Amino acid sequence: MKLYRVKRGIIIEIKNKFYLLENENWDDFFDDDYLFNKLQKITLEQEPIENGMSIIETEIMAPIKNQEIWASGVTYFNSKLGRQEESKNSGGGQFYAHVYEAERPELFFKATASRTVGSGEEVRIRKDSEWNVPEPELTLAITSSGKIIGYTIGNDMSSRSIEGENPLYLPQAKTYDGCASLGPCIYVTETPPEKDTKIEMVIYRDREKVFEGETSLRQMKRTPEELVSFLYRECSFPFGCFLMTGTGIVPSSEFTLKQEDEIHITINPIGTLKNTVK
Ligand code: DO4
Ligand code: MG
Repeated sequence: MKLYRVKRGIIIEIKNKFYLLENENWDDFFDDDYLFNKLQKITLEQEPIENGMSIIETEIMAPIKNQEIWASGVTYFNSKLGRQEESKNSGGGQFYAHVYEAERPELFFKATASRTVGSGEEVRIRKDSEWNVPEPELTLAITSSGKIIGYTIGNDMSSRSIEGENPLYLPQAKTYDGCASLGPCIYVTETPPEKDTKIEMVIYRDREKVFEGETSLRQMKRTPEELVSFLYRECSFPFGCFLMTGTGIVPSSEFTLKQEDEIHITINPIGTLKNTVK
């Protein structure tokens, strides 16, 4: 089942049928260990609406309100290689090599709702950064008790030049206005996605494809549960949270995003997250 946040409330999609909930508080609705059962019950008791798809098209929002977004780093071999390459002049490469092997994963604070956009909106690149990439990441939707209740798509927009200059600049490379995108929906399921689930990214410039890449969840070194258990060790999340699980797609060093580029990230069965660069 898919859960959309729209301007007038919440829409549940199941088998091409759409159910509208107009008077629900997103935070209360989201933070429910039994969200799957709750959605099932609503779709059995309520009548579907006819114009669900057009409401989603015109009113879609990022599926977040008071949840924090955290992110994982160097969870794919390709990310380790990319980080080592960008930090080769700063001597930071060994930190990435160690964290890839270490028991404790790299986890960092990424954004709140005010710095996050939804599908169809604009992500930003920093004015003081010359080397910028999107990072397409499977993103976990987690309740306050630490239960993974669903999955969405996250774009961890990143400045490679700032992080490459010095790994201690990570918060500036990762967190700024318009640095994160989430959506288009939360895929609520009781069964985790298959290991062969693909993450695909295409970037268009003037309607031409300028980048295309894919990976699969099989390439991820850590499990979602392992990442969540470290995140929840000493942090509480009264509204639940989102955790980006790291990127396995790293464009070659010559590539940098430009304004007006269009980024499409697809993870089926969640859908496609589309953003333009501002
Ligand atoms: O170590 C820096 C962050 C890496 C990251 O965001 C990723 O691997 O996705
Ligand atoms: Mg990332």
